[in-house]
Amino acid sequence: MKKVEVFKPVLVSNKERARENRKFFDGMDSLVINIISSPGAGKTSIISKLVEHFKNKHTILIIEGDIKGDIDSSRLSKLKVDIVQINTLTECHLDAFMVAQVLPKIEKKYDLILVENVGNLVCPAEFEIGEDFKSAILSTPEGDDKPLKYPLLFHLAKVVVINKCDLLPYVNFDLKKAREAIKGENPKAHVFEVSAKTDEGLGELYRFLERKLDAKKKAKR
Ligand SMILES: Nc1nc2c(ncn2[C@@H]2O[C@H](COP(=O)(O)OP(=O)(O)OP(=O)(O)O)[C@@H](O)[C@H]2O)c(=O)[nH]1
Ligand SMILES: [Mg+2]
Repeated sequence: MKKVEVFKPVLVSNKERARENRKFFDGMDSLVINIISSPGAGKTSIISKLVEHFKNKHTILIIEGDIKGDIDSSRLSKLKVDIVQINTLTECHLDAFMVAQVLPKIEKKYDLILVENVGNLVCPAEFEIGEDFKSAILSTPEGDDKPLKYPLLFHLAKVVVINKCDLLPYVNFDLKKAREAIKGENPKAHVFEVSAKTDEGLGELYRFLERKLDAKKKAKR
């Protein structure tokens, strides 16, 4: 049997394309966050909260990645910010080339670009897209062992949001264990405990991102 090793070259060329995307985003002084989680952990819900909080002060673009359809984009359209939908069809993640196809559609500067990656804890972590940083969302019903079982994302994510904390009384999720597992993978990770349903903990996340937006603005001066 003959084997063709494509995985590494794909990642290498993806990395190069991601660098080009990054140059483009840096040229616009945009803070780009690549939001990754299992299906249903709360990416769209958190994006919705971030947009509601930041949209009066900052210009925002959402890049919405889904295998098929535009359910989340339709849900977010009521927020009246610009949205670009990417349908990956057969791919379980966004890659730098898919995001590159969006760039010609970006006609103005955005302070904040929120990218909702395809719901998957594994593949999206492998592919850089030109982001400033990755944010992993882990929801409490998934279990506190996920950072141990799917370490790469938690190793790479600068920000980890533990969502659905309102469900803690009903699910088997030990916050201390989860934090230890995340910190074991990435001691520098910023970890937030929130509920997109009750808004608990979101203030701290907003303040953190506000500081990142400020830093981006200062860097361009
Ligand atoms: N109880 C509770 N439910 C939540 C919370 N955040 C989101 N949900 C619910 O969880 C479900 C999935 O949330 P979404 O925001 O659609 O999750 P997602 O990660 O965008 O899902 P996909 O795009 O399909 O991968 C929805 O029914 C939300 O209302 C939360 O903090 N607490
Ligand atoms: Mg979603």
